[in-house]
Amino acid sequence: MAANLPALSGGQLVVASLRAHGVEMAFSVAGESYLEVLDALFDAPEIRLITCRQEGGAAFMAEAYGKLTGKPGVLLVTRGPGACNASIGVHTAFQDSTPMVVLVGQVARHQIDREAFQEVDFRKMYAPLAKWVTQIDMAERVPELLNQAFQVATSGRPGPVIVALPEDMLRDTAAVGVVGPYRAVRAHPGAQDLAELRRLLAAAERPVVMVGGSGWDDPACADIGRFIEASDLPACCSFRRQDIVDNRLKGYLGDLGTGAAPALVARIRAADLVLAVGARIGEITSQSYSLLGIPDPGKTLIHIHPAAEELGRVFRPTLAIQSGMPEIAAALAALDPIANPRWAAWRREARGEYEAGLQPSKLGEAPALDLGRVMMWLRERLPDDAIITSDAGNFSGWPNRFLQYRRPGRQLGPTSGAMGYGAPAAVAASIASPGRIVVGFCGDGGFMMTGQELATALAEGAAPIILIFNNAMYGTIRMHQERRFPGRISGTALKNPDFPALAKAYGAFAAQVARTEEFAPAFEEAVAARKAAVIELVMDPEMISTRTTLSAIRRQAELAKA
Ligand SMILES: Cc1ncc(C[n+]2csc(CCOP(=O)(O)OP(=O)(O)O)c2C)c(N)n1
Ligand SMILES: [Mg+2]
Repeated sequence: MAANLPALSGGQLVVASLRAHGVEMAFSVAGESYLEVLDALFDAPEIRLITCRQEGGAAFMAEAYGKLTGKPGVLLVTRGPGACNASIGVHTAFQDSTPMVVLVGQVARHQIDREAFQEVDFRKMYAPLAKWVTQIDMAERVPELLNQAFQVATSGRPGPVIVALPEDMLRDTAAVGVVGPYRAVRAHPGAQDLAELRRLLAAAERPVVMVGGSGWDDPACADIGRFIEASDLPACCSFRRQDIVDNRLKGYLGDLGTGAAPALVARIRAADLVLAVGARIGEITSQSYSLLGIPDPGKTLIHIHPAAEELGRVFRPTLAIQSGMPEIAAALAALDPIANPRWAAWRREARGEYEAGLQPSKLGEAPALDLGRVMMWLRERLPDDAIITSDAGNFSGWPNRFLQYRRPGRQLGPTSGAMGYGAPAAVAASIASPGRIVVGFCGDGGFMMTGQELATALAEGAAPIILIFNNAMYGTIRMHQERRFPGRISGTALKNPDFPALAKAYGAFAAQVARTEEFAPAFEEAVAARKAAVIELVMDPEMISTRTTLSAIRRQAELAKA
């Protein structure tokens, strides 16, 4: 068989394998360590190569692509320096369970362990950051190991896989066939598990469903919605996973993020059954591991997750089911509904609390730019298929609390809490879905970490609308500072550039909004511009979160000290 195959270089085999696995897009920052791969891409126009400006941004773009499409985000970076820059996106893909395949250039095989130029042992460096790390030392093994990379990245709990490519291996030739496409392996729930799940649920009085994690496609989201509706169940979501359940369903209760509604937190504490579907129930979602007892949750816990290792980790479930999300959602949708459930009033009251929370809290005199009202306007304005991306920071409390999602609308945010995610994720989402409105929510701090990917947006004709919430500080940390060390501001004040001028220099549409009534026209102009846009929101620094003000926090802290 090999006799009939042409001899291809390792670099050509890498690209042939990417094609065989159906890769349509790859994000990169070039390096001389993988010239053969770049050259082979020259002959593969069906793979769109996105040239990015910093590997941190490129890695966030690949991660956001993976989160949006469910297909592995492919990232190409060079040896040590490129790989080090990219690590924040790899860590995010790991914590967020996002499929990703990272191809990293490596020094020639005969130089390894000399600390050659830019040499890093990627197996060691990425050990706690990636799901799997490999190095391809023989060109003839490229098809085998890339197939394994795609399988591992997408199967069970998805995650990032690192593939190191020694530069001399990429020049070697081999006459071997490539294989693909990958087929993600996911577990199915068994009939006995489902019967027990239904029996436990039927016995409950105050149940709460908690959806989360990755691996949800639109049909799976529709199925979980049917299940929730059929038995009139209340349902919340884990941190930054607000797009799984249609937020308009009468069972939807909101999210368990950093600014979770106190009423929702109280509901979960009072629940007698938690049905967690896909969520790891991590530190943020579990409100610093305080929502459930450890290891005995103190209530019935049904935990469903794609990875066996996550079941029984931290919390000991009453019933653990290993399953992919489409598989469990279809099974739950087909389950006999629970007729006349005892929790009808419990669900109704909890939904009432969520709806009340959609109205902005009264926090004294309304500021000139009332972000609560801006968010209420956006909630009405955004179409059902809008894609919202978010950075990490206190500003994210506004979209998280006040916006609503319904598929195909999406929320792409770093559950890893990585600053710098919002802008590149919006660029990637807009490249991948050119017809859709993409709004990227960023703080002034986070935007300055990766905002240079605006250049990538302009180069690629992408049209994300980036909102910069400018409070001239690392607001989240300032808030913690005021709580612990009131009035002692250290390392959190920021002197920012002129954001509209900066955006214009990139060729983007730019506007500054300082008053509530200026937002709607600026947003409409940004949509009409059909190119990358930046809107700076000039904040009253007092508005530190949707629920309190900076001086209220300081006063409380001072009182507590006195
Ligand atoms: C890469 C990274 N560095 C540092 C942090 C710690 N951190 C969390 S939020 C935050 C401040 C965010 O500032 P900004 O983007 O301006 O948003 P704000 O909180 O002011 O709304 C910092 C420094 C982090 N999460 N990620
Ligand atoms: Mg800020």
